Amino acid sequence: MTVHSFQEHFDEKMDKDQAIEAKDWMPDDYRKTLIRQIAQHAHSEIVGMLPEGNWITRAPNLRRKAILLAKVQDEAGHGLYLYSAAESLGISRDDMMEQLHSGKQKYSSIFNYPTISWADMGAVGWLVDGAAIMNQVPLCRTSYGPYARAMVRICKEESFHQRQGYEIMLTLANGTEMQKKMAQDSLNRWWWPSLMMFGPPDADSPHTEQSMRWRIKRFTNDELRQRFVDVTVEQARILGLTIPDKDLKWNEATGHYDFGTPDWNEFYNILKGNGPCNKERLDVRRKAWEEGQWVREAALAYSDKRRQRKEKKAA
Ligand code: BYC
Repeated sequence: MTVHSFQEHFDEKMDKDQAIEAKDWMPDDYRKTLIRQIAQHAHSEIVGMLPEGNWITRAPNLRRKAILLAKVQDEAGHGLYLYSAAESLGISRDDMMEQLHSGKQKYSSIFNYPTISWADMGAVGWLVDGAAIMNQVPLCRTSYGPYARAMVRICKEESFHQRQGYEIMLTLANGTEMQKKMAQDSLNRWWWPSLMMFGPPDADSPHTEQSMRWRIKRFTNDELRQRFVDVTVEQARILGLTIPDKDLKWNEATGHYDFGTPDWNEFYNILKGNGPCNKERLDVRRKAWEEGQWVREAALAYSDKRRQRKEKKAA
């Protein structure tokens, strides 16, 4: 086949809403965009373990500790499925790690904020995982097969994560005055960063248009942000907590909530590496990579030995 007919075959699959698989021909930019997004997504899962890992030793009881531990382990699993999906596009795990550590590949802005109270475990689960689900459920139908399939299991687990966070918030919001205050303080700090997770406004998003055409993205950043606001307002009302946005109000005409503008300067500043925890997060990841070197070497040496033994037996 000529490149032209490869392109036609790809376009035809796109038109028919069929999945592109690892063995299929795909345009270079489609491959690059997927590697960028999936690697960023995988890194977010792994870096996302850090703010919550911070509270495992300080969870208020055994039940909470076991749940938090399981949640953080799930995130490691999500990272692994996603790294595997990205590898199927021809980038190695080592390359992705190198690009995370050098700052060439990003991870979600949200994980550059500190978790300073137990209530943050509630708010992260409720809002951060809530925003993640809103963004990720449509990715179960993204056009690249290995990414879409990885997302199915991830979304099931994320929905449990969201509920465990909401349950922490519910407990605190119905607890003592002090606990309710902690929950409110946490909502105040995580609300705007959660809205930023969906990415810049559509008008300032360089990738949305093309990614929508390729069906990598099924909805735009602003569409998903609006959906998140619409469902979360009701959840806050049940908690008896106040969303820190004076412009938030129901709009009868649109059938949606109007809401204020996130501080996009803060967002871009974080993307440049200047958020409250950027340096700390990357330092921890680099250290983990260096200290895990011997484990990777030992595992490779072991698998090499097994292969040699098998070959000898077969000979
Ligand atoms: N943070 O044109 P745009 C989780 C960048 S993990 C940092 O809209 P796109 C969890 C963007 O990369 C959640 N950077 O881009 C884990 C681009 O920069 P480059 C992670 C961001 O790709 C543990 C530039 O801004 N979820 O849930 O079309 C515990 C322009 O943006 C962010 C995913 O990764 C951001 N928030 O759309 C708990 C989902 N937003 O690369 C929870 C998959 C934008 O040109 N990813 N940028 O230098 C996506 O759906 C899309 O990549 C995004 C951005 C909607 C995030």
